Amino acid sequence: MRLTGVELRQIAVPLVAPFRTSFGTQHAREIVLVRAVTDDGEGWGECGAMAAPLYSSEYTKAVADVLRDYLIPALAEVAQLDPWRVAPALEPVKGHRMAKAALETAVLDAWLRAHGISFATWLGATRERVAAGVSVGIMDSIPRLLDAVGGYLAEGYVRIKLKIEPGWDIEPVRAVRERFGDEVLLQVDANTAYRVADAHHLARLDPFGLLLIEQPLDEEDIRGHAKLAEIVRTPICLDESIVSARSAADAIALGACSVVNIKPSRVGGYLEARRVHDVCVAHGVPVWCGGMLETGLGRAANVALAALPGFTLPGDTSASDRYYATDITEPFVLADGHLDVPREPGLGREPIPERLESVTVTKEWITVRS
Ligand code: NPG
Repeated sequence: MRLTGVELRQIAVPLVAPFRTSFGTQHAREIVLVRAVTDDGEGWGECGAMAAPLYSSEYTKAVADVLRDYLIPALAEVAQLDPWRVAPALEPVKGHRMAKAALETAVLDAWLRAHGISFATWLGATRERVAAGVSVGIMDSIPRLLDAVGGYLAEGYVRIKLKIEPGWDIEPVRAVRERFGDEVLLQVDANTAYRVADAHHLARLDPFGLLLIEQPLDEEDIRGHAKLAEIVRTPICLDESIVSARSAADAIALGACSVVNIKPSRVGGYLEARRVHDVCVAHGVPVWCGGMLETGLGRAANVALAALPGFTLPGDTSASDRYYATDITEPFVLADGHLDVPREPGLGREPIPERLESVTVTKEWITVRS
């Protein structure tokens, strides 16, 4: 397969409701989409980076820059392209995992479509459908939170994740438990908002029987998480800290986590995500699939990944309408608390041209060879 060129497209899709986390509030999702065009057909990749560098150091403008100026030129050097040759070709560029992931996914989608293989089959998925959890943002008041959680449970979501931060942690969890009972699968996500000195405060979450507490401390504070794990009984799950299979192996060996959130974007793509999965399975560490408010494109790939055997906890694999009134692809729909794994070649979803145009902010074409 030979790469002919790449289209970079910035889109902005309104959210059905603002989404507040400890690092900020999103009203719309700004996304870089990558379309890789080859002599054997084309493929799409969605970049997880946000408009601002608040979740990680990457952000949409930088993603477009590094793709245009460094990553696409590096990939252009590869004469015979296949999905395994992408990461080695991009390796000289430090970091920028989300940008690399988007480019690799676009090549992978093109290659799988050309070979008539679905993402799920290629990854080694063992399920036809995956359990859907939902992430619930920080709210203005407890009654509003209870309304939101009640709505999601009524829709059939099988697991609730509450975003927390100092000042919005113990009471919201208590209120959700009191209203909806101990049977609800419940977890919390701090997005690095605490310090190790908060350990005894976080231990006050222990009586609520949470599945896990996600990324309480700074992404680089692996030792702090290990210390926290000695004080807090609720399992510690890492998200931001896990950027590769190696960092997953280190965090597990150091006792910093007993559960891992896998976001393919964060670790540089689906090949590395699969390796993170394998490392965790080898250590008996459960994994689940995180989300970054993906459109149907990124969601399709995540749902395929979440169908691997080590994904034993429900993921942030919500239906499209959790975030978007109108998705840019055919939407993912909740059925009995689950999403069906696409089985068509490649991602199994592609943008609907009119919808894509209606949310496009900029697009540029980078010719690789004519
Ligand atoms: O369902 O796609 C989803 C979003 C789940 O809470 C979610 N994502 O920290 O995990 C997170 C959070 C996030 C939101 C991360 C925005 C990055 C940006």
